[in-house]
Amino acid sequence: MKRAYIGLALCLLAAACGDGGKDGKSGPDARAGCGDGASGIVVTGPWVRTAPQGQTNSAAYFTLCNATGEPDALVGVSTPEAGAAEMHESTQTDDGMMTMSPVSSLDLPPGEPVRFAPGGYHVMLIGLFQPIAAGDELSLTLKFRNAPPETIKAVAKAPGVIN
Ligand SMILES: [Cu+2]
Repeated sequence: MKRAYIGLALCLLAAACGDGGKDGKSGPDARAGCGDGASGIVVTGPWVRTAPQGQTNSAAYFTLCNATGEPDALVGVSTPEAGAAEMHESTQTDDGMMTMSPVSSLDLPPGEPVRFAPGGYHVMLIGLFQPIAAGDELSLTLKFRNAPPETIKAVAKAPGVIN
């Protein structure tokens, strides 16, 4: 609720929301944040952590930008490479410990990049069927509340190499 309220306030201040809300379309302004000519849900920079033999979990990262002009949400991820894929958020507790908790759905406001990165949102791959070596490509299917699902390839990189 708070987030929606802030969004509305920004719209009023910047007058950047165009004809949003009147006819169900938010116009090109809502897409501008995802780059010129972007459309759909744009997925950039997908990568996955390598996993040596014996390590059964890994994590995948990417940046999503909703260029549909409508609010949407990431509601699930699946992969043929592991028993399960879950959206998680890592957070730091007051005493400095990192914890992570499942996220059932993640809002994708129009034109606002949402970043999955170490220390924050990630897709946890649980029960890998085989080790992941640097350069491997893992298939991930992202499911959205409104937009059609997208299947992407995440390239494997060793921990610590994040660009
Ligand atoms: Cu996790």
